[in-house]
Amino acid sequence: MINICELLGIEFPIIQGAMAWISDSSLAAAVSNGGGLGVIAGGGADGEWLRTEIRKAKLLTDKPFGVNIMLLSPFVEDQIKVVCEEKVKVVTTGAGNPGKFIERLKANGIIVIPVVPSVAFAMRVERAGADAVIAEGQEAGGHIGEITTMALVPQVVDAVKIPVIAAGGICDGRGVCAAYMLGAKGVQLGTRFVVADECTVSENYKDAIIKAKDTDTCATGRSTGHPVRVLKNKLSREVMALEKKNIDLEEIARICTGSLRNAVVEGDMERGSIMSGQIAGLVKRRQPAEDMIREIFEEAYKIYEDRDIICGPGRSVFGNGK
Ligand code: TUI
Repeated sequence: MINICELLGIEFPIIQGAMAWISDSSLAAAVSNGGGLGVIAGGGADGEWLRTEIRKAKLLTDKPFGVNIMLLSPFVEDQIKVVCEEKVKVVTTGAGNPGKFIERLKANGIIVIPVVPSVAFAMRVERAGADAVIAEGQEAGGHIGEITTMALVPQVVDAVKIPVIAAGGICDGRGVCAAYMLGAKGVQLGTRFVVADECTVSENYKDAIIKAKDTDTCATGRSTGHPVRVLKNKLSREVMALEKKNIDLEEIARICTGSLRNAVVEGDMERGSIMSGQIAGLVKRRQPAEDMIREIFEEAYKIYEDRDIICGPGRSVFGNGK
């Protein structure tokens, strides 16, 4: 099976999870410069915003980076056109089915890695030509599926031939080792990178992640069919109360409109949507993205010391980083 580091041209098999409004060219370039794959989140932005961020990232790094296309966005077509024109190396997708775009992306030489919340969906995108999949468990922040990382990853690994990257609930070397034990060939982390020095999110958002403990997230929107994991606050309590009362979806949508921007840009920790994974309780320190990546893999290698787990001659199970 193809090695993720070779496929993506990176040093460590780690992808920075795309986070709408949060992972712009600054964070993506820092992660790529640190040896991982940085990813700009297209989110709900239009094509020209995305083009500007891609061009900024090209100035900040000569390493490969990716773009995530969030398939609920009204600007999907626009963003697909831009990533093809800008010859982005990798596209990850989320929150929907990228099937009808895969051929076009691949015809433009782009590596396509969809996020999948289930085995059936992983098999579907493999058939459609995906190069790898990111199996994301419901421990992750933001828009989530139903299954946990621990249960999802090995089931997806058994169901597809392409490499599986694990996401959801991973933030250190222990998580990396656990993911590999489940058969993953790489990891994707979002929440830890929120507190990277190069991440431009509001200081309040970073403080909230650092202060969070294990039980501080909840999944809102289960009743709407679009569950989203956030840190508990006034907004999440309001949404949960409305959901319990079976209030119509439009009312919920109305109070959530602009809420992610409120948290990310304005630093509003009461009425903002503070998307975060359950692993926030382990995220305790602000650091440059590069230091995070080195620390994560040093820890992972240490766990494996003396265990002699080698994937082929001279190659560490964790890729070519060491
Ligand atoms: O996409 C994400 N996480 C996100 S996107 C986002 S922006 C947003 N904000 C408010 C509401 C909705 C979105 C914030 N966080 N993660 C990847 C992911 N994709 N998780 C789950 C899925 C997924 C779910 C269903 C992928 C495919 C899918 O299948 C749909 C189908 O067609 O069967």
